[in-house]
Amino acid sequence: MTTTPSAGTRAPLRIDSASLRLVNLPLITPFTVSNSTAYDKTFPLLVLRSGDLEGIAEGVVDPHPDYLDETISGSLGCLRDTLLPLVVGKSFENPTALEAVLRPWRGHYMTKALIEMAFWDLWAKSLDLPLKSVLGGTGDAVDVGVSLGIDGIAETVEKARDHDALGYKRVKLKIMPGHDVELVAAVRKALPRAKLSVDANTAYTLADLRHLKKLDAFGLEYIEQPLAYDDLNDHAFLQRHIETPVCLDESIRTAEQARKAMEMDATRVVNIKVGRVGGYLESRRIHDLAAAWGVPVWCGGMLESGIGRAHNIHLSTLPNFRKPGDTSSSSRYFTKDIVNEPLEARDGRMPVPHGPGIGVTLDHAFLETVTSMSEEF
Ligand code: OSB
Ligand code: MG
Repeated sequence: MTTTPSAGTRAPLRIDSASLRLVNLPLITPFTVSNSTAYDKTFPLLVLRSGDLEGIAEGVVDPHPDYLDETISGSLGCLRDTLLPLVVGKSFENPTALEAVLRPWRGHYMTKALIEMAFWDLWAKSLDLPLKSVLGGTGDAVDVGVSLGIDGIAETVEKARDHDALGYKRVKLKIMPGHDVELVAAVRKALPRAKLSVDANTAYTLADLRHLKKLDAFGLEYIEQPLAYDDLNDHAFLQRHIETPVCLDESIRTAEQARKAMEMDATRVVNIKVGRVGGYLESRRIHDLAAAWGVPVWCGGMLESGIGRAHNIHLSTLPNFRKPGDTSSSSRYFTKDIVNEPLEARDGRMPVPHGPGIGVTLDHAFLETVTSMSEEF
């Protein structure tokens, strides 16, 4: 089909059925942040079907509430008991109509995003358009950086050098108390001109203010989420006393929180993870609001498989994604991915997958071997 029915005259898209799986992929190397280590990646994968079309998304919920307060078991329960019964067998004109059904429910941002993202993919495919186009993005590739987990200083310097040499446009170092200033000094010495950032995943408090101020010496792009996951005020206080821009990740779940954070100067850069904020519509609200404040955003990552990675790449084509995202090559994490198309960066640029929707397809045979649970709705 080459013609697209004009808006308003299209029949609403009916979600005929859904299939939900739990997928487990081994990580090539464990990934350590300030408060946890991941040895493998377990995630829910949702497929929404409409006629011959399939919309696919992966959830960023973890087995334990260590990044944020959502968990896989809570997500599966919410999908079965509350959210999937509201969408399966129902028709929606567009993603806004679907979001209206999800929005009234409290919390569960990652679970709502899983459904909303799968629906965007389905909707884009029904229009025979790439996801980036229906989101309002442009371009064939996006800038990417890398996020290096906690490791020894010498090992981290070597990895930072290697990734800089590969062309990655920014190197982000995970830090925690006792593993910060010395680490950053060593990497800065090895890479005097590289864009560097740090991510504390909430490991500090204002009692560390004088210590965190030492990071101002290294010309960092930003310090990501130094303080508590549910805090805005202390981040604003910290920003008044350090030069390094503060970038919030965990603390921003909604556009309202982003507004408050920007109003109080608690965040001068925003990390947008579509799963963390409940979907694309909320991501776009945050993106647009940040643009109005002159605040750049970038796309965070959660060690996604090719499905979530493809979604992130499409999101990153919006104009205010002005800093490199954490959407690095899939082969850094997994020996084999669940998608057929390789998602590999070249010279610090990640190509946007072609074709309708997210532009990547499931390797069904491999997917079967890494699926631990499967349910139809
Ligand atoms: O804080 O950005 C984070 C991974 C898991 C949980 C939280 C974070 C991260 C990363 C990895 O930094 C980013 C990636 O997917 O490469
Ligand atoms: Mg982070």
